[in-house]
Amino acid sequence: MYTGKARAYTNIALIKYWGKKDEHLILPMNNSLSLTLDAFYTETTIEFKESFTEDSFFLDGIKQDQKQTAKITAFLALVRQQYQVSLFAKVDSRNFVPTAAGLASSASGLAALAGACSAALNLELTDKELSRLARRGSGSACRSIFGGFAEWQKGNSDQTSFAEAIVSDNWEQDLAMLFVLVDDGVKDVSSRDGMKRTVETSSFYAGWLSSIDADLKTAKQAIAEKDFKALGEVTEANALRMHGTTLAANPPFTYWSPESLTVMQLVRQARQNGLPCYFTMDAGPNVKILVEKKNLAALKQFLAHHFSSEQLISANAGPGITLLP
Ligand code: 2P0
Repeated sequence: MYTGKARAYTNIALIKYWGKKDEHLILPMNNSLSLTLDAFYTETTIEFKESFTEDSFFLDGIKQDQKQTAKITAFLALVRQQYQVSLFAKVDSRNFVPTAAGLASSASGLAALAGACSAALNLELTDKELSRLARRGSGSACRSIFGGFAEWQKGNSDQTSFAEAIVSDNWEQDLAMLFVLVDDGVKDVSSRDGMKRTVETSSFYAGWLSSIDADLKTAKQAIAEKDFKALGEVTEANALRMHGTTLAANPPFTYWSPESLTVMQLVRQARQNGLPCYFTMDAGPNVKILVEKKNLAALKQFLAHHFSSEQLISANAGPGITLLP
C-alpha cells in the first residue's frame, strides 16, 4: 500500500514573491519572507495504486474535472519521474478555512500534497528536500514546510531554491494576522498569470527588484530585534511596491477593489489612533493586517464599525508541515 497523509498550513508573505526567472522549475526572481498561519490549512491523503488508470483529485469530497486537476497531475508526473514511480494516484484534499471565502491557498495545498507523496512513497525527505519538491507545485508552497517565519532563498537551480526557517526566538507567537474579507469572487488574473505579465511587460518591475535586498535586510533585522514597527512598515511598503508593478504592466491590472482601499485607509487611521498595525495584500482584493496579539481585540473592535464579524478572521502563527498517520 502506497498511501500517505499530510497537513500543511498556509503562509502569507511579508516580503513578496512576485515573478519567476524559470517557469518550469519555478525559480523566483527574488527571495521572499513569510509567516505561516494556524487558521487555514489543507489535509491531503494520497494513494498510489496499480489498478488506477489515471490520476484523480477530490477537493472537499468533490471530484474535480480535468482542468482543476491539471496542477496536481503535473506535480504527480514530476514525482513519478523524479522517484521512478509508475503508478497513478488518487488525491483527496480537504481545505480547512473558517468560511468559504476564497481563502483556499495553493501554498497549503501543494505543500500538503508534497508531504503526502513523500509519506506514501517512503521518500524520507528532509525539510529542505520537501521544500524544493513543494516549490515545483507552487512557489509559495515551499515556505509552508516551515512554521513561523520562513525565507525562500531564490537560488539559481532546482537544487539551490528552497525555503528555510528564520530563527525568531518564537517572537511570531506575539503576532497575529487579521484577514478582512472584502470579496469572495474568483480572481480576474491568477497570481501565476499576473506575475508573468508583470515580469514581461511592467516598466516598474526593475524598481521592484532593486528594492528587495533592502526590504529583506530590514525585515530580518526587525525579526531579530523583535521590532514590530520596523517589520510592519517594511511589510506594508513591500506590498505596495509589488502592487505598483501591476499598474505598469501591459495590459495594466490591479488586484485592489474600492473596499481594499477602504481597509488600507482604516489601517492608517488605526495607527493615527495609536494602534500599531500594517496591511499587506496578495493576488486578490482581501486585505491582511499584521498586528501584535495584544492589540488584536482592539483592532477587531475598530473594524467592526465597518465590517461584519464574518468578514474579520484572525490567525496566529502556525506550525510547519506534519505527516499524519
Ligand atoms: C507570495 N503570491 O509571496 C506572492 C505574493 C501572491 C502575491 O506566491 O505560480 O500560487 O504557483 O508559483 O505561489 C502566489 O503565487 O504561484 C504567491 P506559482 P503562487 O505569497
